[in-house]
This record gives sequence, C-alpha cells and structure tokens, in this order.
Amino acid sequence: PKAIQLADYRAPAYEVTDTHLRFELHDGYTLVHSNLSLKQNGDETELLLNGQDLELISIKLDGKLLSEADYTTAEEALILSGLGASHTLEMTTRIYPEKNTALEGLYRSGGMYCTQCEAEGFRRITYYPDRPDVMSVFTTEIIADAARYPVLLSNGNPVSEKIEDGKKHVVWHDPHKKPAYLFALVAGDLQVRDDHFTTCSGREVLLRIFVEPQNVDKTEYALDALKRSMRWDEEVYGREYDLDIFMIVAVDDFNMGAMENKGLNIFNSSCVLANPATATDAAYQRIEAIVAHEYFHNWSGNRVTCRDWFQLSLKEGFTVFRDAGFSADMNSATVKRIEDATMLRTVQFAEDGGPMAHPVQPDSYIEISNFYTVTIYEKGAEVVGMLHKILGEEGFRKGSDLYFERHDGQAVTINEFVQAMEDANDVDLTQFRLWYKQSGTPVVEVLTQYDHAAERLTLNLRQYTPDTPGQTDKKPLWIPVQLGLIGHDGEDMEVRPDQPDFWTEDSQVLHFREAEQTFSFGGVVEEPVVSLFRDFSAPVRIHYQHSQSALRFMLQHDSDGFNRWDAGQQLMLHWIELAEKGRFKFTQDDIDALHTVINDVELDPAMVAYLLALPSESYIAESRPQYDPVAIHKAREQVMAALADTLSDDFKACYQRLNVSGDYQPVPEDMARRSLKNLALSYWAKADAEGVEAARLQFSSADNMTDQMAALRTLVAHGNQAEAEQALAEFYTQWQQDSLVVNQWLTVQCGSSKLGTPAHIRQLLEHEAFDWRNPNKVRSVIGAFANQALCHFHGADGEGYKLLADAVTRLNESNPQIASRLLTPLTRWKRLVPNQSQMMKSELQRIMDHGSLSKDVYEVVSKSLM
Ligand code: B3K
Ligand code: ZN
Repeated sequence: PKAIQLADYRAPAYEVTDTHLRFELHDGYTLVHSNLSLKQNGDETELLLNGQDLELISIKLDGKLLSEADYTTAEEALILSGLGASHTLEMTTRIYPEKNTALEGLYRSGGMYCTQCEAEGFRRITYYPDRPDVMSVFTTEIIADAARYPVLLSNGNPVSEKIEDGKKHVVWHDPHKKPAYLFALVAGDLQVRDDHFTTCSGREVLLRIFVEPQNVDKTEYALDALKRSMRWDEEVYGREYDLDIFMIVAVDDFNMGAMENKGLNIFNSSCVLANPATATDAAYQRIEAIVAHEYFHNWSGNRVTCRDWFQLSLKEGFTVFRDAGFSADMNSATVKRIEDATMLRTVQFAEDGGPMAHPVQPDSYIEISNFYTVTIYEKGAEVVGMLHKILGEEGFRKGSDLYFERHDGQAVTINEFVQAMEDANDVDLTQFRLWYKQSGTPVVEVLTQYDHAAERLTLNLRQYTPDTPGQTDKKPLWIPVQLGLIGHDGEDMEVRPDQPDFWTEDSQVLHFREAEQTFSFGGVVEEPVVSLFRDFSAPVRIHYQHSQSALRFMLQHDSDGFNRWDAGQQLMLHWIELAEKGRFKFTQDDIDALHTVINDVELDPAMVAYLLALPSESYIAESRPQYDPVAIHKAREQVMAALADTLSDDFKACYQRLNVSGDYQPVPEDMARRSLKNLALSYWAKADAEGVEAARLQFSSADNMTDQMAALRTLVAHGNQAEAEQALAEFYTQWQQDSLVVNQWLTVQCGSSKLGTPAHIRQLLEHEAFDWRNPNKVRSVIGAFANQALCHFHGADGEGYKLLADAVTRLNESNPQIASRLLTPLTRWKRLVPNQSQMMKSELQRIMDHGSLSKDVYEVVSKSLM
C-alpha cells in the first residue's frame, strides 16, 4: 500500500453541483442509481471517481451509454478523460449490504439498514469523487418493502412519500451542499420519539430519535442533552441550527461512537440510549458529551468542512474543544478538566511516544481510518484550547465568528482557521502554528530560585520536543503557562513578571516562546509555592521537582482545582514508586493531608473522589520511560491497601453519610455524590469485610445501574472469588436481555486484575453473549482486557499478547478498522521491560507474516516494526 501525502493535494477537476440518488433495497442486494451534474473547475479534463467493492451495472454520460472502452479503471477508481465544461453522469451499481462486515458504506445492523461514510465509505455505495472538498446538493430516493422498512431516512427535509405495490418510496432533499462523507441513509422498522426546539430566531425544529421498539424508554436523556446543546451553541458561539428537522438514529453495530451526518446523526446505541436502571452516570455523561459533539459538528464540520483528510483536526479538535466547554458548563469544569487531562496524559502521550506518533496535522497516511486518533481529537482540542488561553474568551469568540462567517459553505484548511483567529485579533500566530506540525510531547523543565533579601522569584524554563518517527530537530513552541504563586497562608499572591510583554494578566498566562527563557518576579515577600500549568494550560510533560511537603500543601490549598488534584497524583505516584522499591510507608503528614481531603464537606464530592483516587496503572506506566506492568500493579495494590486501611473509618463514615435513598436523577449534584460514595465503598471493602457486606447489600438493592455496577465492580475487585462469581451470575440472569448492560458485564470481568486472565477471556469469546460482528462486544471483551487488565495482558507467559494478535488477525478479514484499533497496546512494545517487549514484537511479526493484511492493519503493524 502507498502513502498519501499532504504535499500532493490538488483541487478537484470537477465539482458535482447536484447529486441525485435512488436506492432500491432488495433482499440480498441493493441497487444504487446516481445522477451527477458535473461542472469543470479549471482546465483539467479528467474525472476520477472512487469506488470500492462495487458492481458497475451501467454508466451513461449525457444520456449516452458508455462501454468499457470509454473509461479506464484503476485500483478502486474509475476515470473519465477528455471531458468538457459540464456533463450529466448516470450510473447504476449493485452492492451487498448484507455481506458488509466492515461496517463502512451501506450495511445491515440487526434488522435495519444504515450507513457510515466518513471517511471513505461513500465509495462503497457508488462511484463518486469521494473527497471532502467536493460538495454537492443531495436528493435521495429510497425504495423498500413497506412492511419491513416503514421508516426510510436520509439527510435534509422529507419531500414526498408514497406506497406502491407494497413498496414504500420516500424522497429526501438536503438544501445544504455537503461532501459525500456526510451522506446518510437509514431503513428499518423503528419507533420514534419526538420533541421540539425553538431556535434563537424563533424557528421551530422537529427533533426525532429513532430506535428499535424495545428502546423507546431510553431516549429521554439524549433529547434533553440535544436541546441543551442547541441552546448552548447559540449562546456561547452564536450558532443557530439550519434545517427544520434534526434526527438521531441508534444502531447496535457501529465502529465508533457516533456520526454527524447532516440532519441525520447516526449513533452507536451505547452512546445514546439510557435509563436509570440500565445506564451508569458515566454513560449519561458520555451521552451528553457525544450528542453535543455531533450536534456541534453541524457548524464545525458540516457548514465549514475539511479540504482534505489531513485537515481532520480542523473539525475534530475544534469540536472536541466545543463539547468540552459544553460539558464543563453543564457539570463541574474542574472535574471535566481532570478527566480530559488524564486521558491526554495516559493515551495521547503514549501515542506520541510510540510508532504511530503524528502531528495534529499529519503530512502522510496509508489508511485515513487510522488517523481518527487521540492526537487528532484530544491534542487537537488542547491546541485550540491554548489559542483560547492566548486570545482570551472574547478574542477567541471574535476569531470563531470570523471563521464561520468567512468559510461558511467551504472546505478549508487548519491554516485558514488559525488565519481567522489571527485576523480577528491582529496577532501573529506563525510560531503557534508549529503545534499543528510538530509531533511528540514537549517537555518543559522548570527551575525556580527565590532571593529572600531581594524579594525576587526567578523562574527558568527550558523546552524541547523529543524526536518522533520521521521528525527530528524540533523548534521551540509557544507554550502558555498559567501560573500562580501561593503564600504560606494558602492564598494566591500577586504575580507581576518583570517581562510584561510575556504576561496576560486576565488569564494569568505566561507566554513561554523560546528554547530557554528566564522570568523574574519582584515584590514576592515570602518564598511561594509555584503552581505551574494551572488548568493544564498546555499539553506538555513538566519536569519540576516539588518537595513532598509542597505537594501536600497544594493538595490542600491550591486555588486551582486541577493543580490541587495533580499535586495529589504526584504524591501518589511517589508512594507507588517507593512501594515498588519496598520502601513505602505513610508519614503522619500524608495521613493528615488525606484526612483533610476526605473530610472536606465544602468541596464538590466528585472532586473529593478524584483527589482520593490512585492514578491508573496505565497512567503510572506512561509516567516512566520503561515499565513493568506487573510490578506497577503490585505496588499500586499495596498503596491502595494502605490507603484503605489508614482511612477505613473515614471511608465507612463517608459511605454511610452519602448513601441516601431517593429517586435516581442524572444531575451533576447526585452524580457527584454517587461517585464519592462508590469510591468510599470500594476502599471500605478493600479494607474490611464489613465493606464487602455493604457492597453485597447495595448490589442487590440498587434501583439504578450506577450503584449496582459500582457494587458489582467492588465485589469483583475486593470480594472473595465465590462472592464475585455469584454476583456476576446474578447480574447476568437479571440483564441477559439487554445487550448494552451485558457489555458492561463483560467489561467488568475482562478489565479486572482479578478475573481478566487470558483463559477467562477465551472462555467469554465462546459465550452466547459474545459476537465478533459487533464492535461493542469486541471492545468490551478484548479491548477491556488489553487496555485495563494490564497484569494479565502482560502476563509472563505471553498468552495475553497471543490472544490479542489472534483477535486482530481474525478481525483483519471482517472489520479492518476495529482490528487496527485493537492493536494499539501491542504497538507500545518498545516501552516494556525486555522480556515482554520481545514477546510483543514477535506477535506483531506473526500478524505481519499472516499476509493479506488490510491497509488498516498493515499500516499500524509495519510502522510498529520499523
Ligand atoms: N466524525 C465521526 C468519526 C468518523 C470515524 C470514521 N472512521 C465521529 C465524530 O468525530 O464525531
Ligand atoms: Zn467529531
């Protein structure tokens, strides 16, 4: 397979002004008729149509039937040459949705038809210039058996509907021109739940969620989240919705979370369906975030789209930034920041340190599906967030207004986004653009010096970005350092650098722009505790050695919630390191600090829960150049046991105080209470059989999934084997009819350091609840195992690696996207201790030797072995 290069970009030779599609859905196959109005762009006369796994039945140019001599076929393409200024092209293709296991293009999920076209799925439906800079007005007719497919949907507005000879015919028209990747079609026997939204200009929008009949009672929350998103986008970004109808469809077989097709979002059912009995608080929050994310794409993605796929972060980074702002406003902003930073440091930093490291704007790829990554999404969002820090709330809004106004209806580049920010604020962002071009995680080394006599603090900052595949000698970046100086009373002191040009007072941001820079601060009357990168103001690794006492002090006093939490994490990382060396013991000061936290009833309970939670094993691993997962697991367990024992009375009291009855509500205050309550339960059960008994009681009496699942998790982690097995069996009996709940049941076991052994995973792969065709099942079993049950995945005998490689090889045939995504843990082999490392590498080699690899898997494996 050949790599595609950003440098090779050329504008399309032809526009498609209008696209008419007619789908005839038959049992076993589907016929797709297309009618394209072509208009030449420049003087190029050759038109390339992409097509994959299509049977071409007929092709007509300006009404004249073409024969094979009239066009050339290349790999996955059909080329017409010698064309003129404008043409009409008509084609008929036959496709087989029933056989489509890749879940790209038109496929079947359960009893329904649905589509997934981003990035390059439309070419599996018909021949088309399948690239995002070709934007067209779509009209879509769907014809299907009226009894079995009463609901026929596509983008835009419904135009007409009739039934003839038992067949239903429906026509949809989307007045907004769009690239083919935003096309969608759904056919099925679905139930709908309706609602309404009145936009800021007073237009009525019909909101509809389509689901399989058994799920109608799980749609309320998504609708609520949708209405809140619509309002928020009007208020915070001035963006109004632009059609009279907005639809969401839930499907069970879906490669990722959801898809923002114009006016017809298609969702993985796990990211949209919820009721209190079956969905956890975490699921509610994910639904809120994803509904918002897809909705926000209507402007950042659909109205203004990407010129090519190298610009993917233009829509994804920006939209993640937007949905994070929404979630922060709906819930606790600090907690949201902690979650996002944790994700970035755990997963994105690992990607940056591995063979697939790439910039937010990559310059080459083999398979674009491999680039829907945490770097494009989450680091991309951080880069937008830094622009926000640098320009301030108002300046950022001016920039986004200009961006939307200037580029509405266009397919543009990341550079044009930055340009709008620049023009609206009259600032030069040349250096800032490097964030999009340079891969790798920058390291910032910090030295501080305090001169008591002169009342002066000096801050010396050095930055460098390590080499990554294909990139060396990186330049210094523009790094916003949000800074606080904390006095001994715990209050923030005034920060006044002697270099005012590098300081933004409003946001308390220091602009660090050289390889090395020294800042000084006068009038600092006592030696402060320096609180750096507050609010995680830049996605960098910080090398700064706070003393243990400074960390304890920050844990109790930092006015910045993020750094307060981070100080606690650093303390815990230190304890875990000591435990590994056999030298861990709590000091009285540690215990006092923890006491203050757990007994702080003023603080948001969700925040207390985060302050008391140990860093995950993968987070710990990521903080080291090389790691031994089994040693990490043991050390972490030891610290957890010590923490649980030391505070067991507090955890018990905390649990009892928060374990109040009352109707379940998916609202922030209640979720916060439940998160601390369930954390306390888990520590209590770790320390004490009485806690396990409380978990047992909560498990059987819970009236909501958050509490039931937390209790199950605790029984699995801290109960004895019989208790764990009994609870799991009861749970399965209770929920076996609900596939989404069964997925949670699978995850609890497969991700568990107690139960998630390769032997147990292999058993579950044979279980009636498992299905290789369903990506959610695959993620719940194999994904949970390889990403969470680290001590078993990295077990000494290499069985875990073998299991993963077997799964990848199997899925390579049926669903390359899922196969390639599943591979990620193996790509980290260079970071593991030698024994593990070698075994991982040989499994990668075994996949490679298997031959006939999809582009997806080939790209990841070959880059990993380089
Ligand atoms: N844009 C889609 C992702 C499509 C992934 C294709 N492999 C979902 C989202 O980011 O909103
Ligand atoms: Zn997105």
